[in-house]
Amino acid sequence: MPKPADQLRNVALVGHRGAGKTSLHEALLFEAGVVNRMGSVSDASTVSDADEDEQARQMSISATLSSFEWEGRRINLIDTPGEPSFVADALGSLRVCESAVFVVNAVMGVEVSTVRLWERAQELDLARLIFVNMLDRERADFFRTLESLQSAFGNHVVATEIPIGSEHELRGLIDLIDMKAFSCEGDGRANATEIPIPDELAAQAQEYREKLMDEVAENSDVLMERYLEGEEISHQEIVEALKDGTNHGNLFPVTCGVATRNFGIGRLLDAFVEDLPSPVKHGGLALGEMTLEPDPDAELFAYVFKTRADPYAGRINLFRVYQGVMRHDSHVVNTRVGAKERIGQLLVFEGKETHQTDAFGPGDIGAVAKLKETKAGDWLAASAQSVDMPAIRLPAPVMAFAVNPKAKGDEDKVFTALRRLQEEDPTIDLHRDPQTGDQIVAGLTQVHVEVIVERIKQRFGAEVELKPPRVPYQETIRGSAKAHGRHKKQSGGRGQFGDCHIEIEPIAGGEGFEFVSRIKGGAIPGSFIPAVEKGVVDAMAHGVVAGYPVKGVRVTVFDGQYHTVDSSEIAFKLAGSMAMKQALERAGSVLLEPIMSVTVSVPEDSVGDVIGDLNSRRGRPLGMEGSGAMTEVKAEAPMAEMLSYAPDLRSITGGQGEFSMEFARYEEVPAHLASKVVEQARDGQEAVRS
Ligand SMILES: Nc1nc2c(ncn2[C@@H]2O[C@H](COP(=O)(O)OP(=O)(O)OP(=O)(O)O)[C@@H](O)[C@H]2O)c(=O)[nH]1
Ligand SMILES: [Mg+2]
Repeated sequence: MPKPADQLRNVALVGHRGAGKTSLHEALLFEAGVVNRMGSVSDASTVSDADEDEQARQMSISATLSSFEWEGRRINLIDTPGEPSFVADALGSLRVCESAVFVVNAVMGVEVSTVRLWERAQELDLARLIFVNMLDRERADFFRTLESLQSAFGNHVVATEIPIGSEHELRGLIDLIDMKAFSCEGDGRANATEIPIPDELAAQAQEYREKLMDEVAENSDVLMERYLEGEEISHQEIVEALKDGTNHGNLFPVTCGVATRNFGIGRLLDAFVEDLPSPVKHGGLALGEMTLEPDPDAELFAYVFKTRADPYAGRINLFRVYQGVMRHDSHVVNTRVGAKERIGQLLVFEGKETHQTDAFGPGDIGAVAKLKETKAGDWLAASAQSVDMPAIRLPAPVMAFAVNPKAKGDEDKVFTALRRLQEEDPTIDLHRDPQTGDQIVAGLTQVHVEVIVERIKQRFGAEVELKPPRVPYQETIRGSAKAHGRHKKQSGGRGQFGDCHIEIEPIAGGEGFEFVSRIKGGAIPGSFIPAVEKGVVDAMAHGVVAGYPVKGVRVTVFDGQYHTVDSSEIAFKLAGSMAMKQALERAGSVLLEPIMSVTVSVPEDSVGDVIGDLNSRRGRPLGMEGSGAMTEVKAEAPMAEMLSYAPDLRSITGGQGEFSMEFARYEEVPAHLASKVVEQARDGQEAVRS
């Protein structure tokens, strides 16, 4: 029997890289009794981060789903990666959950990814809890972290508990709802050892209790009145109001603890049940004209949010049922391809163990093995449908590398591996370089592409070499010009003859290509015009400045000649190409380079150095913004100057800085640098740095 939807909780653990999500996931499983030994990230023994490369890098790369029972509820918990290179999994997971737990490092406070993911959770209207982790670390400060949360996300962020002591002197916490203190001694499961509230914290606890009560009262008119009149408000009433506020996104409770010491975890689990909404509470999913309701008797609709190419189990798809029931041994339709898929094994991941199950009801999250065509982003439905759901906005893959197999003959293997990995990760782009014919892999960051290479080796047994990222230069024209192309050959029998006159001019904005025919009186027969266009397009693949593709040109063919016997498509194509080459020479062709928008997040004291360095890279700083311990510097800079940024930023900031960048637009390469690009293109070199 599928679990009724009102007894489910779908929770994504999200946050900045290294905040402790995977450790928290482990502690939650331990606390719930799913595993009987708590693994650790440093020993590579956690349930999540089970992949070799996750363990080697000590970071999550893929989302991990675990399902377990707690107080009669079934909790589907998804650990997500914090590293921006793997943001697709974090965003996909947020899509299918009603709730998110934001894990925040008590040393760092709010960080770049905390803010980015919060915005997404806001758009999706998710209930949010915040867990301030790492209270035991040196320089941890719960109260400073709470302030950074409130300044980033507003005053509805409110503590429901505060720690007693900090760093290595952390002794316990005070529950602000019941005004009781608990010690953190013992093995963790004994969190409930009550101790008296230390005298020196009594006033502070009272202050934070009042802040909590102000927020609670604001969520209920009745409570507000009684609160203002000084009446006592019961535990149950506070909990109800908290739940109501959290469910409606009006209030964000903050709890705290130490994931690696299983401190504060049982309380967080209770908060899942008490404060977070079930799929029923959260309401149906509106998709264009239709709304999917968590009704087991209605037609099935399930959304696939993650695909894994498992070396042993084959392809596994993780899905969320929005309506109806997903049953094993049934047939469903993949609405994207319009084909049937047979649902064989349905899987539940419970800690390190995987079980089979018969069915997943509405609101539930589960896994299915061995579907043929289905991948992340697809809908599985009872019948053929068109499902209209806006795609998840993902950053553009801009870090492009050429990959070549180390061993001759491995080309097919590598290509298959890349295709499979791309099914798992929509932020991988694969294409051939039109100039060199190289296989290009583009990802979000250098780390992203390095992980792809590792996976090709580990999972598919092929080693590849990466060539340094290439800058995708382009060419365009600044003026207009006319040119004439004639292809004529007489060799024995039938000759070849094609002749055209064209004019070219720039298209405002430097994008695109237009081809117009103004041939009058049949100077070139209509049937040969497309051949002229083909020739023009061929010539545009390799511009006259440095052989890069030409964009932003309107081409008009206005005159020509033909011969009834000797004219042919090939002859007009060649004439078109010749005319275009000449026109590009005459029209003042220039070289364009991609400009990136860059966001660098650094500790305040390295802001000056970072801006100085960006200036030396032809960068233009656009502004700064402080958030918690870090300052965000926004700038624009040419891609060519940013290829080696990661290691340089690391050394400028002592490893503290982070950055992300995405493509903004093309701009003309300054003349003194253009000649270098031309020279190096001529020498066959790929990458250029001034
Ligand atoms: N002292 C201390 N260390 C912690 C705590 N939580 C996690 N750590 C350590 O911090 C490091 C990062 O923890 P993870 O759990 O991998 O963090 P994460 O958020 O999953 O990281 P990503 O998956 O890369 O985003 C690991 O070495 C953990 O052992 C904590 O509460 N206290
Ligand atoms: Mg992790």
